[in-house]
Amino acid sequence: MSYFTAIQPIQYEGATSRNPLAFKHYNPTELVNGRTMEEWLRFAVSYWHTFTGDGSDPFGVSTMQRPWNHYQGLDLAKARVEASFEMFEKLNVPYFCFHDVDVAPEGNTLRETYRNLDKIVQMIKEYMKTSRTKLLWNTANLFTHPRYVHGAATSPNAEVFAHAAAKVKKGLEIGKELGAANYVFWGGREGYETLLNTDMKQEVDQLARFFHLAVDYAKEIGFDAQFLIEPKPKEPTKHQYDFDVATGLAFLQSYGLKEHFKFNIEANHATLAGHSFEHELRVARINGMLGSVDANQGDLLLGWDTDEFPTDLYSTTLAMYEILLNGGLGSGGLNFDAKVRRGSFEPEDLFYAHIAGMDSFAVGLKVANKLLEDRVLEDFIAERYRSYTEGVGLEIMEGRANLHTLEKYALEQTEIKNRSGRQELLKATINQYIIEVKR
Ligand code: XUL
Ligand code: CO
Repeated sequence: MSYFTAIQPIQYEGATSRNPLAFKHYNPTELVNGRTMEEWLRFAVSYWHTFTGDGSDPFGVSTMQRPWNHYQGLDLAKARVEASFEMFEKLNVPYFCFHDVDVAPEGNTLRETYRNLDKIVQMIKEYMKTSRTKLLWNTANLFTHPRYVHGAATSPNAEVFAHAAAKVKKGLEIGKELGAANYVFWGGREGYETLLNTDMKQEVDQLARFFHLAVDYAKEIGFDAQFLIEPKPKEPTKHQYDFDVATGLAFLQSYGLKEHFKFNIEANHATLAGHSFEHELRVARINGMLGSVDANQGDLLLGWDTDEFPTDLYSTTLAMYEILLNGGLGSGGLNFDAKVRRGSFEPEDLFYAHIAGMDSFAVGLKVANKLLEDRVLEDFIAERYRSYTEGVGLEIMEGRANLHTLEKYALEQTEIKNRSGRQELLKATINQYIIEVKR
């Protein structure tokens, strides 16, 4: 059975192609700085937006026309698995990601939910035997069901904590069964609505306990996937505890969890936190905590998580710059946590969207690599900090200065001269590289 009969496997046709169903820049086997594009980019399709999402929003019902829409229950879940592997193959993506509830319907009891999951996981496993697409990560949805109204691990109700813990236990088992490279924790409801009814210290302690339990269980069953925390500042909660990378890092350090986790950084979450995407990648990278990426983009004019497919070449360039400097993403990848707009309801829009995202990151990879090869920013930055490589600067950095010696030095200073930061020149140079690489 085919779900996307009108779509042939998407081929790379080069920058001058006008075929909307072809890659113009993503050439999986092309070598960039010693690795293939496929190895650098490690693209993943996210199951929830592409196979489960229906286009509904707080003001309107579903709009998505999907060839599996007429099925229900487990039949629907099975049809989605069939459709998903057809799409993975046609897009030639190496990875996919899912939440438990994306792939199998929740039952009336936890036991029934497990039974549904077991059936679908076995089906996915069968498909994976003949498919080249692997599981980048899975996760437990601990935010949709009303039991999570006050949080999951951070719920004031220990009954809810226990239920959420069981879901994560199952998620870790599924991850192991399917050979997941990573396991993600996004704390959608792990935050608060008002401090008036919240014991913040208690809730954050609970969250740390929860993560320790997961770390212990993964060890117990020999599941060696990289654990990832996905920060987001808010939405659906007013304040999420894993606000951004810096907050998440402080939390992991305080609770002795740092060695067990890295971060899954989502572009739109970064901007919601008042940061740029590249800022979050940078903070993670310089701390050795850059694990994986949820590749999407927000809308400057909208204050929420719009989860658009990434098309901004400036942003993909600066993201790939961080990823190249990180030596790649290790076991992580670029997961399109992105949804087609509500008005883009036809099945082929799913292909246009992924092609747009994959080509945008392929351009970003090529431009960032060229910038690094030519040391466009490196030489400028090295020169900018040169004063710390000699004289008083070196004394400061090597710990040989103190406030007495610095005061003595300052008292003898004549005029202090600063140098231009050249921001506009640097941006214009990046523009030039983007234009050249696109040709
Ligand atoms: C929500 C979000 C999630 C996580 C996984 O904003 O990004 O889909 O990626 O739970
Ligand atoms: Co995400």
